[in-house]
Amino acid sequence: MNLENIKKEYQQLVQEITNEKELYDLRVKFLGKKGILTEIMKGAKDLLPEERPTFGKLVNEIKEYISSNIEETKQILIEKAIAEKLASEEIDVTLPARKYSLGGMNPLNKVIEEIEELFITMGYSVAEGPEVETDKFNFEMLNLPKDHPARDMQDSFYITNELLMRTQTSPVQAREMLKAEGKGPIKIICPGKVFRRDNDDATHSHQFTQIEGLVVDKNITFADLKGTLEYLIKSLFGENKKIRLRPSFFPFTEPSVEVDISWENEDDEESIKWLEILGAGMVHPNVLEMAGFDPNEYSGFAFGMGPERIAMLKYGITDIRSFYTNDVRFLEQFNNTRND
Ligand code: 2NM
Repeated sequence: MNLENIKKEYQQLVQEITNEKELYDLRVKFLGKKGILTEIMKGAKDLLPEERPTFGKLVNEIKEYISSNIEETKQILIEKAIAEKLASEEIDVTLPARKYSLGGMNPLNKVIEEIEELFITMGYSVAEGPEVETDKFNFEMLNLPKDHPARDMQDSFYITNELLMRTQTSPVQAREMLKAEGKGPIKIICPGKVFRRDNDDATHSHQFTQIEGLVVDKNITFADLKGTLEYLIKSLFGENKKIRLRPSFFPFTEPSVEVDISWENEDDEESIKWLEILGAGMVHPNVLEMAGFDPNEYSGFAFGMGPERIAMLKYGITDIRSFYTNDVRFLEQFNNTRND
């Protein structure tokens, strides 16, 4: 085969190359150890000595031509492969994003957290305790004598004679007072579930939540209680809100009050509308004494509220059962992080 034909053959074969493997084989065929050009070079020994340099020069030129052409072809193949990959994997950025739903916090837990935060900024700690309580902490330590109507079996979920589901969170406060061993100050709020035998309807539930607060120190007065409640109500419902205290009775406080919040016509004494919102009072000396505090040295105030009622007023919810049934159509109304 003469040298011109070798070059032509290469040029023809390289046209048909479609991938790098074929190109590699082509290189071996022409430039390899047993390739066409190596074989041709061996034939130089049969030439006349004066012909050899020209022949060698020509062979080398063809070698260099093929070698650099293979490199160029390789680059073209690589670029072609990338272009094909890009075209086949094209991302359509105009497609609408996939919809996903985010959970929202139950409005009841929102209110509980808001109230916790409020008291934490006033220096209170959050205390928790068992939901299954002893008769001693749920009743006795809170000045509820054995024959008190609130201890009626009909009103509480008893487990044994001595154990019941707590009917309020105040046993947590009795426990905290005992822990303090007669030394103040105590500033706590106790949020949690409570349980009472009741027929469920729009405004009653056998299980609900409570937040009770307790402050015990030297020189705690009724004015401290009133100021605290006023601050709480204004923070929760707005600066224009007023509170009204009415005398009431709880076994664990003396005096005791029921607290109303102004709801409508706050600027007109005559037509102002009041709603009951919480109960409170000065901690009964018996309660202080049983928990190890000297009532001549220490005094305290306590209050209790129902986060369900507060959330219902705040958000206009009319059925207490909506808090517990986890209907997404209800919960979504309080979800402000939706993606659609
Ligand atoms: C209320 C109303 C009034 C109260 C009293 C106590 C304790 F432990 F200090 F005796 N804790 N919570 C209390 C007082 C609760 O709920 C309507």
